[in-house]
Amino acid sequence: MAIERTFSIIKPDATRRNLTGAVNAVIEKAGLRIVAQKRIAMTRAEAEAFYGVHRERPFFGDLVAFMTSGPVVVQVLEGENAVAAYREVMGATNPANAAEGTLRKLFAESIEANSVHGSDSAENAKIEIAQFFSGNEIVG
Ligand code: RTP
Ligand code: MG
Repeated sequence: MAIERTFSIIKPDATRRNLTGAVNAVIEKAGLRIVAQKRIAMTRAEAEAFYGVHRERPFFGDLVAFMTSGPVVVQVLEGENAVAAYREVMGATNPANAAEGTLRKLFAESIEANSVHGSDSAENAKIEIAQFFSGNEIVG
């Protein structure tokens, strides 16, 4: 099993409800280490670039509005198979389909306001981490 890194966002619905610590407790209990973290106001340009793969989807405009509607916490998580491990901790995109104990089952409000993001591949994790962190901000 390889130690790898993934990129995480605690989304505005969760920061609004003061759930940053509660999300982090679940992440840490799952054995993932938070090796970088900062609270930011994502700009429209950042959100459009970050979710660029969804540009043609009907929910793109709403998604960008949501991601810029309040503070987010961007993070780098490290651990064994961190990409897949964190996707499991997050649960399904739609909280109605998310398994018991997952972040989205515990905290998400809707398919859009679903509390957390996690990279879907190791390649995308590298790209997403580089979008928000410089190397010296990540301390493993
Ligand atoms: P994420 O990228 O945020 O980790 O979520 P994901 O892989 O589970 O889901 P994805 O298909 O990549 O969708 C990205 C985000 O767009 C919002 N969404 N809204 N209204 C809708 O039907 C809809 N579908 C997706 C969610 O915030 C989702 O996490
Ligand atoms: Mg995704």
